[in-house]
Amino acid sequence: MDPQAIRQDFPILNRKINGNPLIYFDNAATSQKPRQVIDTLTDYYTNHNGNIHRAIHTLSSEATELFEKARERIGKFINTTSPSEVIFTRGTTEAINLVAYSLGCGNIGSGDEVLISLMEHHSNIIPWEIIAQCKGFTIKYANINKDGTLNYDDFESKITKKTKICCLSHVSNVTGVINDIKRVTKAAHDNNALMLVDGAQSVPHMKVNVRDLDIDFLAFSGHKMLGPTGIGVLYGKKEILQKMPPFQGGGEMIKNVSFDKDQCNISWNELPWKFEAGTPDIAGVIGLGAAVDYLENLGMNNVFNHEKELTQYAVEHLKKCNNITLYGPNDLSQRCGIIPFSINGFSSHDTAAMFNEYGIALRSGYHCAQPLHQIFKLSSTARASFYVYNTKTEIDRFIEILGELIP
Ligand code: C6P
Repeated sequence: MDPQAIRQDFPILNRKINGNPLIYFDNAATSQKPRQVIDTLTDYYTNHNGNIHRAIHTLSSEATELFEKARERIGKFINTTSPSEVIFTRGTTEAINLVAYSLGCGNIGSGDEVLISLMEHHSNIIPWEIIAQCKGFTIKYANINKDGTLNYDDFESKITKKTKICCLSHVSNVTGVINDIKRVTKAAHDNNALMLVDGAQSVPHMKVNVRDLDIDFLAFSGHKMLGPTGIGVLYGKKEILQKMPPFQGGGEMIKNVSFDKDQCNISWNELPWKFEAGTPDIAGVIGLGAAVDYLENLGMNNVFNHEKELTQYAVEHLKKCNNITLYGPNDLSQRCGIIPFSINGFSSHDTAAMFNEYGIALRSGYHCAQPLHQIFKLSSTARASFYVYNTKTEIDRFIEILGELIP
C-alpha cells in the first residue's frame, strides 16, 4: 500500500490550515473522502437521481439498481449470507437503536438482562438504558481493566440464563483496544444470548467477517470508512431479523395495509425493507458502495497493517517525549490506530487547539465514552487516530511540534 499514491485521491489533503499543510489525525471521528466517492455522489445526482422501488420510469429504475447493487457489495464486504441481511440506517447509532427498540418491543422485558461493557460509546449504552426504563429489564455492565482492556472473566461471569443480548464494541474509540469477539460470542451463545457488536471502529480498519465471528448483529457507519455521512449499516442474521418487529413505520416497510371495518390490517415487507421505513439516503448508500470498492481495492489486511505500523512508530516516539501520558495497553498487538494521550498542565481542548495552530487535527474531550474516562479517572483525553492516507512523515511533524510546544 502506497500512502503517497493514496493521498492523491483525497482532494482535502491539499488544504492548508492556519498556513500549514493539513495533517488529519481525527479519523476515528470521521474519515476524509476519496475522489472516487465524491465523483460517485456527483454522478448519481447529475445523472440518475430518482426515488427507489417506487416507479417504473428510467431514473427510478437506475437509482434502484445502483442502490441494491451497493447493498450486495457492502454485504460481500462483511461476508453476509444474503444482501437482505444488510439494513441501511443513518449510522451506528441508529443501527443500535433499531435493535434496542425492536427487541424491546418484541422479546426483552421484565426479568431479562442485557450485558454491556463499560468501554462502550454512549450509542451502545443509552438506547438500552432508554428501553430498559420502559420495559423494566436489567442492564449489567462488565468491568474494564486499568489499561483499557476488557475484563473477560467479569464479562463472561455476568452472562446468565436471563441474558438476552450481550453488547460490545469490536474496537474501542478511545484506546483502539481490539476485543476478542469470537470468545465473547461463544460465551453469549452458550447461554442462548444474542451478540451485538459495535463495529464503528473496526469495519473501516480491518477485515470483519460476520459469519466467521458468528455474531448476530453488527453496526457500523459509512462516514468513518471513506463514505458519506448519514449512512450506516445494521447487519443481522436473517432468521433473527425475520422474527423481530419493525423499528419505524411508514412507506416501504409494509407489504399491505387495508381496513376491514375499523380494523387496520398490516403485513410487513420482506427483509431488508421491513426495517427501512421512508425514503432512504439513496446517494449515501451508493457512495458507501464506492467507499467499499475503494477499501477492497486497497485490501483490508493492508489497511490494518499500515495503521499498525503507524501506531507502533508513533507510540515508540511519543514514549520518548517529556510531559506526555499515553493511555491504553502497552501491548500494541491488541490495538488499532488510535492513541489517547494527555500533556501535563494542558487540558485536552488546549492541546487540540495548540496543534490546530499547526494544521494538525486531533480530537479532544471524552469521545462520547464518559464511563471509560471515569475508569481512567480522567475528564477528557486528546486523541490521534490514523487512516490509509496518513504517513510517518506526518507523525514526525507531530512529534517535532510536540517537542517545540512542550520541551
Ligand atoms: N465515534 C468518535 O470520535 P455514529 O455517530 O452513529 O456514526 O457513530 C457512533 C459511534 C458508535 N460506536 C463507536 C465505537 C464510535 O466510535 C462511534 C462514533 C466518534 O469517536 C464520534 S463520537
